[in-house]
Amino acid sequence: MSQIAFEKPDPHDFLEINMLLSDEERLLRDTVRDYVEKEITPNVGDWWEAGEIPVADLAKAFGDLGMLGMHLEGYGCAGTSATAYGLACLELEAGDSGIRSFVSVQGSLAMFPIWKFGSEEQKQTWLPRMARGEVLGCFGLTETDSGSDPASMRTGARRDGSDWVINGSKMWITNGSVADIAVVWARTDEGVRGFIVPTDSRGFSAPEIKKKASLRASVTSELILDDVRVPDDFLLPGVSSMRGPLSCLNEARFGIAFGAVGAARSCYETALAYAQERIQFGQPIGSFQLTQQKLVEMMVAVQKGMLLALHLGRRKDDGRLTPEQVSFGKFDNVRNALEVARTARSILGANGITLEYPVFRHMANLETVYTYEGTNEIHTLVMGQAITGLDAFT
Ligand code: TGC
Ligand code: FAD
Repeated sequence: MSQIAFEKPDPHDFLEINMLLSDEERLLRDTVRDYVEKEITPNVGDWWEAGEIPVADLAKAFGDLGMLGMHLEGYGCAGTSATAYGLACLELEAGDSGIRSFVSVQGSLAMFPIWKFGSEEQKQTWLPRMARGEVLGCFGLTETDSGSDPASMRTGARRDGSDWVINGSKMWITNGSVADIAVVWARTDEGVRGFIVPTDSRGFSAPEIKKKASLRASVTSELILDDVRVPDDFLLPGVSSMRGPLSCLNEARFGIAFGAVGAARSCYETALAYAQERIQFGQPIGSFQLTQQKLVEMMVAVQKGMLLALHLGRRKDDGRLTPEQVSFGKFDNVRNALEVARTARSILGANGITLEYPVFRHMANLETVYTYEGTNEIHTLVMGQAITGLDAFT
Protein backbone atom coordinates (compact mmCIF):
# COMPACT_ATOMS: atom_id res chain seq x y z
CA MET A 1 0.00 0.00 0.00
CA SER A 2 1.40 3.38 -0.97
CA GLN A 3 1.87 5.93 1.80
CA ILE A 4 0.84 9.56 1.37
CA ALA A 5 3.95 11.68 1.92
CA PHE A 6 3.02 14.75 3.92
CA GLU A 7 5.29 17.75 3.76
CA LYS A 8 6.48 19.20 7.06
CA PRO A 9 4.42 22.26 7.98
CA ASP A 10 6.04 25.62 7.25
CA PRO A 11 6.72 27.31 10.63
CA HIS A 12 5.80 30.62 8.97
CA ASP A 13 2.57 29.41 7.39
CA PHE A 14 1.60 26.33 9.35
CA LEU A 15 -1.92 26.01 7.89
CA GLU A 16 -0.87 27.05 4.37
CA ILE A 17 -3.13 30.07 4.52
CA ASN A 18 -1.11 31.44 1.63
CA MET A 19 -3.11 29.09 -0.60
CA LEU A 20 -6.30 30.94 0.33
CA LEU A 21 -5.02 34.10 -1.36
CA SER A 22 -5.41 34.85 -5.06
CA ASP A 23 -2.34 35.49 -7.23
CA GLU A 24 -3.23 39.18 -7.27
CA GLU A 25 -3.48 39.30 -3.48
CA ARG A 26 -0.14 37.52 -3.10
CA LEU A 27 1.51 39.93 -5.52
CA LEU A 28 0.20 42.94 -3.64
CA ARG A 29 1.16 41.47 -0.29
CA ASP A 30 4.68 40.70 -1.52
CA THR A 31 5.08 44.20 -2.93
CA VAL A 32 4.15 45.79 0.39
CA ARG A 33 6.24 43.27 2.34
CA ASP A 34 9.23 44.02 0.16
CA TYR A 35 8.80 47.75 0.67
CA VAL A 36 8.48 47.33 4.44
CA GLU A 37 11.53 45.08 4.66
CA LYS A 38 13.66 47.49 2.62
CA GLU A 39 12.45 50.91 3.77
CA ILE A 40 10.66 50.57 7.10
CA THR A 41 12.16 47.72 9.13
CA PRO A 42 15.79 48.89 8.94
CA ASN A 43 14.85 52.43 10.06
CA VAL A 44 11.76 52.31 12.19
CA GLY A 45 13.54 51.49 15.46
CA ASP A 46 15.50 54.75 15.13
CA TRP A 47 12.37 56.72 14.18
CA TRP A 48 10.57 55.22 17.15
CA GLU A 49 13.41 56.09 19.51
CA ALA A 50 13.60 59.65 18.17
CA GLY A 51 9.82 60.01 18.11
CA GLU A 52 10.03 61.32 14.55
CA ILE A 53 9.05 59.94 11.15
CA PRO A 54 9.93 61.21 7.65
CA VAL A 55 6.36 62.27 6.91
CA ALA A 56 6.88 63.67 3.40
CA ASP A 57 8.92 60.66 2.25
CA LEU A 58 6.36 58.20 3.59
CA ALA A 59 3.46 60.09 2.04
CA LYS A 60 5.16 60.09 -1.36
CA ALA A 61 6.18 56.44 -1.13
CA PHE A 62 2.72 55.26 -0.11
CA GLY A 63 1.16 57.46 -2.80
CA ASP A 64 3.49 55.99 -5.43
CA LEU A 65 2.63 52.47 -4.24
CA GLY A 66 -1.10 53.26 -4.59
CA MET A 67 -1.74 52.49 -0.92
CA LEU A 68 -3.57 55.65 0.14
CA GLY A 69 -7.32 55.09 -0.04
CA MET A 70 -6.43 51.93 -1.95
CA HIS A 71 -9.79 50.18 -1.44
CA LEU A 72 -11.80 53.18 -2.64
CA GLU A 73 -13.14 53.33 -6.19
CA GLY A 74 -12.43 56.23 -8.54
CA TYR A 75 -10.85 59.65 -7.90
CA GLY A 76 -7.32 58.35 -8.43
CA CYS A 77 -7.69 55.59 -5.83
CA ALA A 78 -6.44 52.09 -6.61
CA GLY A 79 -9.85 50.42 -6.11
CA THR A 80 -8.48 47.16 -4.73
CA SER A 81 -10.54 44.64 -2.82
CA ALA A 82 -11.02 45.10 0.92
CA THR A 83 -9.00 41.92 1.48
CA ALA A 84 -6.08 43.40 -0.45
CA TYR A 85 -6.30 46.53 1.70
CA GLY A 86 -6.26 44.35 4.80
CA LEU A 87 -3.21 42.44 3.60
CA ALA A 88 -1.41 45.73 3.00
CA CYS A 89 -2.27 46.81 6.57
CA LEU A 90 -0.92 43.50 7.85
CA GLU A 91 2.42 43.93 6.10
CA LEU A 92 2.71 47.56 7.19
CA GLU A 93 2.01 46.70 10.80
CA ALA A 94 4.60 43.91 10.66
CA GLY A 95 6.88 46.92 10.27
CA ASP A 96 5.25 49.14 12.90
CA SER A 97 1.73 49.95 14.07
CA GLY A 98 2.45 53.66 13.65
CA ILE A 99 3.26 53.19 9.97
CA ARG A 100 0.01 51.24 9.46
CA SER A 101 -1.77 54.06 11.29
CA PHE A 102 -0.33 56.57 8.85
CA VAL A 103 -1.96 54.71 5.96
CA SER A 104 -5.20 53.83 7.84
CA VAL A 105 -5.82 57.41 8.90
CA GLN A 106 -5.25 58.79 5.42
CA GLY A 107 -7.35 56.15 3.62
CA SER A 108 -10.00 55.01 6.09
CA LEU A 109 -10.48 58.08 8.25
CA ALA A 110 -9.69 61.12 6.10
CA MET A 111 -10.37 60.00 2.52
CA PHE A 112 -13.25 57.62 3.28
CA PRO A 113 -15.60 60.28 4.80
CA ILE A 114 -15.01 62.53 1.79
CA TRP A 115 -15.56 59.60 -0.58
CA LYS A 116 -18.68 58.41 1.26
CA PHE A 117 -20.31 61.63 2.48
CA GLY A 118 -18.67 64.36 0.39
CA SER A 119 -20.06 66.31 -2.58
CA GLU A 120 -18.81 65.51 -6.07
CA GLU A 121 -16.80 68.72 -5.99
CA GLN A 122 -15.18 67.81 -2.66
CA LYS A 123 -14.26 64.38 -3.99
CA GLN A 124 -12.72 65.85 -7.15
CA THR A 125 -10.88 68.50 -5.17
CA TRP A 126 -9.34 66.37 -2.46
CA LEU A 127 -9.26 62.64 -3.21
CA PRO A 128 -6.83 62.45 -6.16
CA ARG A 129 -4.27 64.58 -4.32
CA MET A 130 -4.76 62.59 -1.13
CA ALA A 131 -4.31 59.32 -3.04
CA ARG A 132 -0.99 60.62 -4.39
CA GLY A 133 0.11 61.65 -0.89
CA GLU A 134 0.27 65.34 -1.85
CA VAL A 135 -2.40 66.27 0.68
CA LEU A 136 -2.42 64.63 4.11
CA GLY A 137 -5.56 64.34 6.20
CA CYS A 138 -6.40 63.61 9.81
CA PHE A 139 -9.60 62.62 11.61
CA GLY A 140 -10.79 64.64 14.59
CA LEU A 141 -13.38 62.83 16.65
CA THR A 142 -11.95 62.19 20.16
CA GLU A 143 -11.91 65.00 22.70
CA THR A 144 -10.29 65.23 26.12
CA ASP A 145 -13.59 64.41 27.83
CA SER A 146 -15.14 62.35 25.00
CA GLY A 147 -13.16 59.23 24.16
CA SER A 148 -15.17 56.02 24.22
CA ASP A 149 -18.32 58.14 24.15
CA PRO A 150 -17.72 60.48 21.21
CA ALA A 151 -21.42 61.39 21.06
CA SER A 152 -20.75 63.54 24.16
CA MET A 153 -18.43 65.81 22.12
CA ARG A 154 -18.43 69.52 22.89
CA THR A 155 -16.85 70.85 19.72
CA GLY A 156 -19.59 72.77 17.97
CA ALA A 157 -20.23 74.53 14.69
CA ARG A 158 -22.79 77.22 13.90
CA ARG A 159 -23.87 78.74 10.63
CA ASP A 160 -22.88 82.36 10.02
CA GLY A 161 -24.20 83.51 6.65
CA SER A 162 -22.70 81.19 4.05
CA ASP A 163 -19.94 80.10 6.45
CA TRP A 164 -19.62 77.79 9.41
CA VAL A 165 -17.77 78.83 12.55
CA ILE A 166 -16.22 75.94 14.52
CA ASN A 167 -15.10 76.08 18.15
CA GLY A 168 -13.64 73.35 20.35
CA SER A 169 -10.73 70.98 20.55
CA LYS A 170 -9.87 67.41 19.65
CA MET A 171 -7.36 65.19 21.39
CA TRP A 172 -5.07 62.31 20.40
CA ILE A 173 -5.32 62.99 16.68
CA THR A 174 -2.98 60.95 14.48
CA ASN A 175 -1.13 63.11 11.94
CA GLY A 176 -2.85 66.23 13.36
CA SER A 177 0.17 68.52 13.18
CA VAL A 178 1.39 67.30 9.80
CA ALA A 179 -1.99 67.22 8.04
CA ASP A 180 -3.08 69.68 5.35
CA ILE A 181 -6.74 69.09 6.11
CA ALA A 182 -8.58 67.83 9.18
CA VAL A 183 -11.92 66.05 8.95
CA VAL A 184 -13.51 67.48 12.10
CA TRP A 185 -16.73 66.17 13.59
CA ALA A 186 -18.79 68.78 15.43
CA ARG A 187 -22.14 69.20 17.09
CA THR A 188 -24.55 71.49 15.16
CA ASP A 189 -28.24 72.37 15.28
CA GLU A 190 -28.64 69.79 12.50
CA GLY A 191 -26.88 66.94 14.36
CA VAL A 192 -23.24 65.81 14.26
CA ARG A 193 -21.67 67.04 11.04
CA GLY A 194 -18.28 66.56 9.40
CA PHE A 195 -16.18 69.46 8.13
CA ILE A 196 -13.11 69.56 5.91
CA VAL A 197 -10.92 72.07 7.71
CA PRO A 198 -7.74 73.26 5.98
CA THR A 199 -5.12 73.30 8.73
CA ASP A 200 -3.87 76.73 7.64
CA SER A 201 -7.27 78.23 8.53
CA ARG A 202 -7.13 81.17 10.90
CA GLY A 203 -7.80 80.00 14.48
CA PHE A 204 -6.63 76.42 13.83
CA SER A 205 -3.59 75.00 15.61
CA ALA A 206 -2.34 71.47 16.24
CA PRO A 207 0.26 71.13 18.97
CA GLU A 208 2.01 67.77 18.92
CA ILE A 209 1.65 65.45 21.93
CA LYS A 210 5.10 64.48 23.21
CA LYS A 211 6.44 61.99 25.79
CA LYS A 212 4.51 59.06 24.31
CA ALA A 213 5.74 55.63 25.36
CA SER A 214 3.76 53.93 22.56
CA LEU A 215 3.23 54.55 18.84
CA ARG A 216 6.30 56.75 18.79
CA ALA A 217 6.74 56.32 15.02
CA SER A 218 3.53 58.28 14.52
CA VAL A 219 2.57 61.91 14.99
CA THR A 220 -0.18 62.48 17.57
CA SER A 221 -1.64 65.92 18.20
CA GLU A 222 -4.29 68.05 19.77
CA LEU A 223 -6.46 70.09 17.41
CA ILE A 224 -7.57 73.49 18.65
CA LEU A 225 -10.32 75.28 16.76
CA ASP A 226 -10.83 78.84 17.89
CA ASP A 227 -13.53 80.52 15.79
CA VAL A 228 -12.35 78.64 12.70
CA ARG A 229 -14.42 79.75 9.71
CA VAL A 230 -15.04 77.49 6.73
CA PRO A 231 -17.40 78.04 3.79
CA ASP A 232 -20.55 75.91 3.53
CA ASP A 233 -19.01 73.84 0.76
CA PHE A 234 -16.46 72.49 3.27
CA LEU A 235 -19.30 70.75 5.12
CA LEU A 236 -19.74 67.06 4.22
CA PRO A 237 -23.32 67.07 2.93
CA GLY A 238 -24.01 63.33 3.15
CA VAL A 239 -24.49 62.73 6.87
CA SER A 240 -25.73 64.53 9.98
CA SER A 241 -25.44 62.02 12.82
CA MET A 242 -22.92 59.85 14.65
CA ARG A 243 -23.36 57.39 11.80
CA GLY A 244 -20.86 59.56 9.91
CA PRO A 245 -17.78 59.15 12.13
CA LEU A 246 -18.77 55.63 13.26
CA SER A 247 -18.94 54.45 9.63
CA CYS A 248 -15.36 55.63 9.14
CA LEU A 249 -14.30 53.69 12.23
CA ASN A 250 -15.61 50.46 10.68
CA GLU A 251 -13.16 50.94 7.83
CA ALA A 252 -10.17 51.62 10.06
CA ARG A 253 -11.04 48.87 12.55
CA PHE A 254 -11.18 46.40 9.66
CA GLY A 255 -7.60 47.37 8.75
CA ILE A 256 -6.53 46.93 12.37
CA ALA A 257 -7.97 43.40 12.50
CA PHE A 258 -5.45 42.54 9.77
CA GLY A 259 -2.71 44.86 10.98
CA ALA A 260 -2.51 43.36 14.46
CA VAL A 261 -1.72 39.98 12.89
CA GLY A 262 1.28 41.59 11.21
CA ALA A 263 2.66 42.89 14.50
CA ALA A 264 2.06 39.48 16.09
CA ARG A 265 3.73 37.69 13.18
CA SER A 266 6.82 39.87 13.49
CA CYS A 267 7.04 39.08 17.22
CA TYR A 268 6.54 35.34 16.67
CA GLU A 269 9.14 35.14 13.90
CA THR A 270 11.67 37.11 15.94
CA ALA A 271 11.13 34.85 18.96
CA LEU A 272 11.32 31.68 16.86
CA ALA A 273 14.64 32.66 15.32
CA TYR A 274 15.99 33.78 18.68
CA ALA A 275 14.95 30.56 20.42
CA GLN A 276 16.81 28.49 17.83
CA GLU A 277 20.04 30.47 18.28
CA ARG A 278 20.20 31.43 21.92
CA ILE A 279 22.10 28.81 23.95
CA GLN A 280 21.56 28.34 27.68
CA PHE A 281 22.40 25.27 29.74
CA GLY A 282 24.29 24.05 26.67
CA GLN A 283 21.24 23.93 24.39
CA PRO A 284 19.12 26.26 22.26
CA ILE A 285 16.37 27.70 24.48
CA GLY A 286 13.95 26.47 21.79
CA SER A 287 14.68 22.93 22.95
CA PHE A 288 13.10 23.57 26.37
CA GLN A 289 9.50 22.44 26.65
CA LEU A 290 8.40 25.70 28.24
CA THR A 291 9.80 27.70 25.33
CA GLN A 292 8.20 25.39 22.78
CA GLN A 293 4.86 25.85 24.46
CA LYS A 294 5.23 29.61 24.15
CA LEU A 295 6.24 29.36 20.50
CA VAL A 296 3.33 27.09 19.68
CA GLU A 297 0.83 29.36 21.43
CA MET A 298 2.20 32.29 19.43
CA MET A 299 2.15 30.43 16.12
CA VAL A 300 -1.44 29.27 16.70
CA ALA A 301 -2.54 32.81 17.63
CA VAL A 302 -0.98 34.25 14.48
CA GLN A 303 -2.52 31.62 12.22
CA LYS A 304 -5.97 31.92 13.82
CA GLY A 305 -5.77 35.70 13.63
CA MET A 306 -4.95 35.44 9.94
CA LEU A 307 -7.90 33.12 9.27
CA LEU A 308 -10.22 35.48 11.12
CA ALA A 309 -8.95 38.52 9.26
CA LEU A 310 -9.27 36.77 5.90
CA HIS A 311 -12.80 35.67 6.71
CA LEU A 312 -13.73 39.27 7.53
CA GLY A 313 -12.04 40.40 4.33
CA ARG A 314 -14.05 37.98 2.22
CA ARG A 315 -17.27 39.08 3.94
CA LYS A 316 -16.44 42.73 3.34
CA ASP A 317 -15.74 42.04 -0.32
CA ASP A 318 -19.15 40.32 -0.51
CA GLY A 319 -20.79 43.37 1.12
CA ARG A 320 -21.89 41.29 4.13
CA LEU A 321 -19.55 42.41 6.90
CA THR A 322 -21.41 43.93 9.85
CA PRO A 323 -19.97 46.44 12.35
CA GLU A 324 -20.32 43.83 15.11
CA GLN A 325 -18.21 41.40 13.10
CA VAL A 326 -15.61 44.13 12.67
CA SER A 327 -15.64 44.52 16.46
CA PHE A 328 -15.00 40.75 16.75
CA GLY A 329 -11.90 41.11 14.58
CA LYS A 330 -10.51 44.20 16.26
CA PHE A 331 -11.20 42.81 19.75
CA ASP A 332 -9.75 39.35 19.29
CA ASN A 333 -6.83 39.99 16.98
CA VAL A 334 -5.51 42.94 18.99
CA ARG A 335 -5.71 41.27 22.39
CA ASN A 336 -4.03 38.16 20.97
CA ALA A 337 -1.33 40.22 19.28
CA LEU A 338 -0.58 41.91 22.59
CA GLU A 339 -0.32 38.52 24.28
CA VAL A 340 1.98 37.25 21.52
CA ALA A 341 4.17 40.34 21.88
CA ARG A 342 4.47 39.90 25.65
CA THR A 343 5.32 36.21 25.25
CA ALA A 344 7.91 36.96 22.58
CA ARG A 345 9.40 39.58 24.89
CA SER A 346 9.88 36.94 27.56
CA ILE A 347 11.65 34.58 25.13
CA LEU A 348 14.13 37.29 24.21
CA GLY A 349 15.09 37.77 27.86
CA ALA A 350 17.02 40.99 28.44
CA ASN A 351 17.35 41.50 24.68
CA GLY A 352 13.58 41.72 24.64
CA ILE A 353 13.63 45.15 26.25
CA THR A 354 15.88 46.79 23.65
CA LEU A 355 15.00 48.45 20.38
CA GLU A 356 17.57 46.22 18.63
CA TYR A 357 14.69 43.79 18.19
CA PRO A 358 11.17 44.80 17.09
CA VAL A 359 9.36 43.03 19.92
CA PHE A 360 9.26 45.63 22.66
CA ARG A 361 8.35 48.32 20.13
CA HIS A 362 5.43 46.20 18.87
CA MET A 363 4.38 45.44 22.44
CA ALA A 364 4.37 49.11 23.41
CA ASN A 365 2.57 50.06 20.17
CA LEU A 366 -0.10 47.43 20.69
CA GLU A 367 -1.08 49.11 23.96
CA THR A 368 -2.28 52.01 21.81
CA VAL A 369 -3.91 49.70 19.27
CA TYR A 370 -5.76 48.03 22.17
CA THR A 371 -7.18 51.46 23.10
CA TYR A 372 -7.75 53.38 19.91
CA GLU A 373 -10.49 52.67 17.37
CA GLY A 374 -12.71 51.49 20.24
CA THR A 375 -11.15 50.02 23.35
CA ASN A 376 -11.21 46.30 24.03
CA GLU A 377 -14.04 46.97 26.51
CA ILE A 378 -16.12 48.95 23.99
CA HIS A 379 -15.88 46.13 21.44
CA THR A 380 -16.82 43.66 24.17
CA LEU A 381 -19.95 45.71 24.81
CA VAL A 382 -20.76 46.02 21.09
CA MET A 383 -20.69 42.22 20.82
CA GLY A 384 -22.42 41.81 24.18
CA GLN A 385 -25.25 43.97 22.92
CA ALA A 386 -25.41 41.98 19.69
CA ILE A 387 -25.78 38.62 21.43
CA THR A 388 -28.04 39.67 24.31
CA GLY A 389 -30.00 42.51 22.74
CA LEU A 390 -29.19 44.47 25.90
CA ASP A 391 -27.22 47.72 25.97
CA ALA A 392 -24.56 47.80 28.73
CA PHE A 393 -22.80 51.03 27.76
CA THR A 394 -24.36 53.09 30.54
P1 TGC B 1 -25.57 54.75 18.60
O1 TGC B 1 -26.58 55.65 19.29
O2 TGC B 1 -25.61 53.28 18.79
O3 TGC B 1 -25.64 55.07 17.03
C1 TGC B 1 -25.62 56.39 16.52
C2 TGC B 1 -25.75 56.29 15.00
O4 TGC B 1 -24.57 55.67 14.47
C3 TGC B 1 -24.92 54.42 13.84
N1 TGC B 1 -23.85 53.47 14.18
C4 TGC B 1 -22.97 53.05 13.28
N2 TGC B 1 -22.87 53.27 11.97
C5 TGC B 1 -21.85 52.69 11.33
N3 TGC B 1 -20.97 51.90 11.95
C6 TGC B 1 -21.02 51.65 13.26
N4 TGC B 1 -20.11 50.88 13.84
C7 TGC B 1 -22.08 52.23 14.00
N5 TGC B 1 -22.44 52.22 15.30
C8 TGC B 1 -23.53 52.98 15.39
C9 TGC B 1 -26.28 54.07 14.38
O5 TGC B 1 -26.97 53.25 13.47
C10 TGC B 1 -26.89 55.43 14.51
O6 TGC B 1 -27.22 55.88 13.19
P2 TGC B 1 -28.47 56.89 12.90
O7 TGC B 1 -28.44 57.09 11.44
O8 TGC B 1 -29.68 56.17 13.40
O9 TGC B 1 -28.18 58.14 13.67
O10 TGC B 1 -24.13 55.26 18.94
P3 TGC B 1 -23.49 55.66 20.33
O11 TGC B 1 -23.18 57.12 20.31
O12 TGC B 1 -24.30 55.12 21.46
O13 TGC B 1 -22.09 54.89 20.21
C11 TGC B 1 -21.93 53.55 20.41
C12 TGC B 1 -20.44 53.23 20.60
C13 TGC B 1 -20.04 53.28 22.06
C14 TGC B 1 -20.25 51.82 20.08
C15 TGC B 1 -19.53 54.21 19.81
O14 TGC B 1 -19.57 55.48 20.39
C16 TGC B 1 -18.10 53.79 19.75
O15 TGC B 1 -17.72 53.00 18.87
N6 TGC B 1 -17.20 54.31 20.65
C17 TGC B 1 -15.77 54.12 20.54
C18 TGC B 1 -15.13 55.39 20.02
C19 TGC B 1 -14.01 55.12 19.09
O16 TGC B 1 -13.81 54.04 18.59
N7 TGC B 1 -13.23 56.15 18.76
C20 TGC B 1 -12.20 56.05 17.82
C21 TGC B 1 -11.67 57.41 17.43
S1 TGC B 1 -10.69 57.44 15.95
C22 TGC B 1 -9.30 56.64 16.34
O17 TGC B 1 -9.11 56.08 17.37
C23 TGC B 1 -8.28 56.63 15.28
S2 TGC B 1 -6.86 55.82 15.73
C24 TGC B 1 -5.84 56.03 14.43
C25 TGC B 1 -5.70 54.80 13.59
O18 TGC B 1 -6.66 54.11 13.28
O19 TGC B 1 -4.59 54.47 13.23
P1 FAD C 1 -11.81 56.45 27.96
O1 FAD C 1 -12.98 56.48 27.07
O2 FAD C 1 -11.71 57.47 29.04
O3 FAD C 1 -11.70 54.99 28.60
C1 FAD C 1 -10.87 54.71 29.74
C2 FAD C 1 -11.18 53.27 30.17
O4 FAD C 1 -12.56 53.17 30.54
C3 FAD C 1 -10.96 52.26 29.04
O5 FAD C 1 -10.48 51.05 29.57
C4 FAD C 1 -12.37 52.05 28.51
O6 FAD C 1 -12.56 50.83 27.85
C5 FAD C 1 -13.18 52.14 29.78
N1 FAD C 1 -14.58 52.46 29.51
C6 FAD C 1 -15.09 53.60 28.98
N2 FAD C 1 -16.42 53.50 28.87
C7 FAD C 1 -16.77 52.27 29.32
C8 FAD C 1 -17.98 51.55 29.45
N3 FAD C 1 -19.16 52.07 29.06
N4 FAD C 1 -17.94 50.31 29.98
C9 FAD C 1 -16.77 49.73 30.36
N5 FAD C 1 -15.58 50.36 30.25
C10 FAD C 1 -15.59 51.61 29.74
N6 FAD C 1 -8.95 59.62 18.09
C11 FAD C 1 -9.36 60.28 16.98
O7 FAD C 1 -10.48 60.80 16.93
N7 FAD C 1 -8.54 60.37 15.89
C12 FAD C 1 -7.30 59.84 15.87
O8 FAD C 1 -6.59 59.93 14.85
C13 FAD C 1 -6.84 59.16 17.05
N8 FAD C 1 -5.57 58.68 17.09
C14 FAD C 1 -5.08 58.18 18.29
C15 FAD C 1 -3.73 57.88 18.39
C16 FAD C 1 -3.22 57.44 19.61
C17 FAD C 1 -1.75 57.18 19.75
C18 FAD C 1 -4.07 57.24 20.72
C19 FAD C 1 -3.54 56.73 22.03
C20 FAD C 1 -5.42 57.54 20.62
C21 FAD C 1 -5.94 58.04 19.40
N9 FAD C 1 -7.27 58.44 19.29
C22 FAD C 1 -7.70 59.08 18.16
C23 FAD C 1 -8.14 58.42 20.47
C24 FAD C 1 -8.72 57.03 20.79
O9 FAD C 1 -9.70 56.68 19.90
C25 FAD C 1 -9.26 57.08 22.23
O10 FAD C 1 -8.12 57.11 23.08
C26 FAD C 1 -10.14 55.91 22.55
O11 FAD C 1 -11.36 55.98 21.84
C27 FAD C 1 -10.46 55.78 24.07
O12 FAD C 1 -10.81 56.99 24.63
P2 FAD C 1 -10.09 57.52 25.96
O13 FAD C 1 -8.62 57.43 25.75
O14 FAD C 1 -10.66 58.85 26.26
O15 FAD C 1 -10.47 56.49 27.08
